[in-house]
This record gives sequence, structure tokens and C-alpha cells, in this order.
Amino acid sequence: MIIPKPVHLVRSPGVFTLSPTSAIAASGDALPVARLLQSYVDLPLREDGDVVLEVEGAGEGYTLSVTPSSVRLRGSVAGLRHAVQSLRQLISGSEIPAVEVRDEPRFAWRGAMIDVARHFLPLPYLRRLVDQIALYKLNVLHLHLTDDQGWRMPIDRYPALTSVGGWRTESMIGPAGGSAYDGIPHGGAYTKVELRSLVAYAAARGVTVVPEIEMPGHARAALAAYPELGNFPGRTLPVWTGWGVSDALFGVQEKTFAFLRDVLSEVLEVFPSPHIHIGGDECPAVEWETSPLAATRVAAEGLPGASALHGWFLGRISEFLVSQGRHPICWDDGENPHGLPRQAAVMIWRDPRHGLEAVRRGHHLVMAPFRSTYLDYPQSAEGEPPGQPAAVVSLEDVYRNDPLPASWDAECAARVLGTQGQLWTEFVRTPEHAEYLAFPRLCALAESAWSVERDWTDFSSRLAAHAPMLAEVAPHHRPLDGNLTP
Ligand code: TNX
Repeated sequence: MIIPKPVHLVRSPGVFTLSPTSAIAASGDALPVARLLQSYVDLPLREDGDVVLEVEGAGEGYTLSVTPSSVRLRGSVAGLRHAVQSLRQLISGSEIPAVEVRDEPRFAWRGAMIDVARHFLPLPYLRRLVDQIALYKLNVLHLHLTDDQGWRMPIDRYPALTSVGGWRTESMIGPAGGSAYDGIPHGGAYTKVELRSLVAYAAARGVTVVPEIEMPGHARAALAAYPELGNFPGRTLPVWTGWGVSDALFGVQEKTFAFLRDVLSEVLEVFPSPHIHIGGDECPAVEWETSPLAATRVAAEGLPGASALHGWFLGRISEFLVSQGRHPICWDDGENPHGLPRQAAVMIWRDPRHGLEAVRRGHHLVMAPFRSTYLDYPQSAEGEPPGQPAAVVSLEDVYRNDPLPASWDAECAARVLGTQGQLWTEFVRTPEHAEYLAFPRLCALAESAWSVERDWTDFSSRLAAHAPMLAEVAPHHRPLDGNLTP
């Protein structure tokens, strides 16, 4: 019935019927959660209400008890929000089946990443995505705000980041390396007011927004705006119109670090998230190998070579974030022996074995392996809209992926914060297409992040029963037909 599957659910005889006299009873810290429930179900708030919300305990666990005469939700504020989402999924017309639910998540980090750099997606879509993921008890929205093709967050001290870096003249048609372009300008940026409102909207639904500012690679939009931050004085590059991995990197001069500290300081003001993502993926050292600026730095720091600047760079930025009381997090190719402080977490997007190396060096992990969590990859081998020409990541692939590789021992397992799905948007130009790629796969991802006991056949039948609600909250989702085993 409920997605993700609760730890413990027992159905008992009878139903609770929502009637014109039904009401919510809540006070104190439970009040904001009562208001969240009211946004889904039309119920007044009354002292003697029969839908009772009680704040109790800590963590994200909750209990939900439905009898023919009452509905009781108990948990911390975070737990109560999850109880509300379970309750929402149980309501059918005016009836709620009598159940006893005791539930808590397997992992603390249950996320969805959305790339708003490759294609700008409007704020109302991000709010809708928050609504959708909260329904499945996902609690992190990772916002990929900057990349080679666009910079989406305004930074007061560097206005050209969005006025110049927020726009490209056109886009490559088709996959990386292509030679055809669409001739259409693409771009956009949020305002800080919008981003703050998104943070608050998400927080009210139990979702933390984790911003990502990419470095030292995937930075061409910033370099287009401020060429002096690059590796070669006097060179200017336009915001990239292609896809793939660009050689353009931030330079390693002090000016660049001062810039990034300024940028991150403004990011920290808008995003209270404990974790701040600093990118760190796909950073070919080509430019550093030929830049005199980089050679000077390699010598001054006693590094073994230009490629060691990658970890060293992320380490310096990480130390700044740690000094500000935050945890840096980066993609796994940024983790190497030359850099990251222990407080940094690592997001494993390549083979999970890279996670083991990071654990040995003392880091926590978020598992995001491309083979089973990349939502830009097609959902089936045939009949999908044009997109990333990559291997299929089916609903079942996402579902069957255990965030913890079977061979990992308990010590490594204890270092895994959780898992998340990645929606890269090179080929996603509209919210409708994003929604199509995200669902139903995020339902499966949510269950892999929340539920210890999982069974594909059982999930398939629960998802089929849940279809009307999915159609309501994510009307553009990929049709379930063909995804599900009978
Ligand atoms: C790799 S995953 C990337 C992204 C692309 C994605 C496309 C990662 C950390 N880097 O820049 O958008 O593949 O699937």
C-alpha cells in the first residue's frame, strides 16, 4: 500500500471514515505538520479532533495507528511529516483502512539531484519536485546550480556570473561530440528570494536543499564571465554550447580562491544545509599541465604533478567550508590522497569500489552509481524520447540496486549516509520531460533508500495500486505499463 514500504505494517479489520465532523488535533511543534496535512486533506483543526498528531521522540521514525474511531500519528517533527505522507497514501476516497504502522528509514540521506545548469528549469517545477519527492520520504534535493553550460544562482559580488554565465548562444543537438546546433539561446537564473523560498518550502516538507557549485572543472560558465579566474591570462571562452567534458578549469591563483570563498559565502547565506556540494568530477589536468600558473603552484606546494592539483584544490575549498561549520561533499573522482579533510563526504557516481577507497581515507559516502541511479539514462531500450545515449536504467534496475554493495563489511556500511537519483539535463528541456524521467524511478529509489526489506514483485503490485495517486502528483510520469511484473 505504502511506498516506500514501511518497516512494519499490519492491516486490521475496518476503516476510519473521514466525515464532515472529522478534524485534526495538534498543538505546539505539531502545528506546522498539521498545516502540512491540511494542505493535502481538507480538515479543520480542533482540540477534540479525531486525527491526532503528537510530537514524541527523535529521529525520523514514526507510528501511525488507524482504527475505525481515530487516526493517531506519532513521531518527532520529521517523523510526523513522514507519517503524514504515509497517511496520504492510505486515503482512498473518504476511507482510511485500519492499520498499525511502525516505520523508520534505513538511510539518513535519501536524495534526488536535479541539474538546472544544462537546462534552466523554472522555480515552480522545483517546488513541484519537492512535493513529489516528499511524498516518497526523500529528504534531500541536490541542486546542481553551475556547470560549463550555465550558472544559475546570482552572486551579488559577481553579477556577470548570471548575466554572462547564465546564457549560452545555442546548444548542441544530440550527444557529446556532435556538430549540429539548435541556434536557440538558452539560459536563466533564479533570484536569491526564489532560492530562499525554495529552501523554506522544502524545509516545511522535510527536504533539505543541498546546493552544488562545480569546481575545478565544469566551470566554463564562470570562466566566460570572469576569464581572469582561468589558467591562461588573456584567454576568453564563451559559455559552452556542447556537452561532455571540457578541458577548461579554474586556475590555481589566489584570486580564484578568493572568488570561490566569496561565492560560497553567499551560497551559505541562502542555503542552511549542513552539506555543500563542490562538484569535483571530470577534471582532466590538460590545462594545468601547460599553464605556468599551475606549474608554480605544483612546485610551491610540493605536489607530485599537475593532476594532484585536483584534490589539493578541493581540499583548500573544503577547509574553508569546514571553517564555516559546513560539510563539503564532492563527486568521487575528486577524492584523492592529496586533499580532502575527513569532514568531507564523497558522492560515489562511478563504480562503488571507489567508495571503499574513500572510506579508507575516512570519508562518509552517498551512493549515486550511474548504472542504477542515473535518471537521464533511458528507462527502456525502445520507445523512449531522445536523450542520453547510455545504457538502460530500468525501474527494476533502480529498485534492485542495494545502496550497500553486498561485499562491504559493517565498518564500511556504517559510513554510507544514503543514496540518491541523478537527473542530468543535457537532453531535458522541459519540466514535463524531467518528470517523465524522474517517475516512477524515484519511487523505486526511495524504497531502496528507506526500506530494509525489499521485494520487486511486492513493490510492483504496490506501485500498480498507487498508480492513481502517482498520476495525480506526477501526471507526466512514464507509464507504468511494461515496467511491472504481473
Ligand atoms: C557525468 S556524473 C557527469 C555529468 C553528466 C552525466 C551525464 C558526473 C559527476 N558528471 O556532468 O551530466 O555524466 O549522464
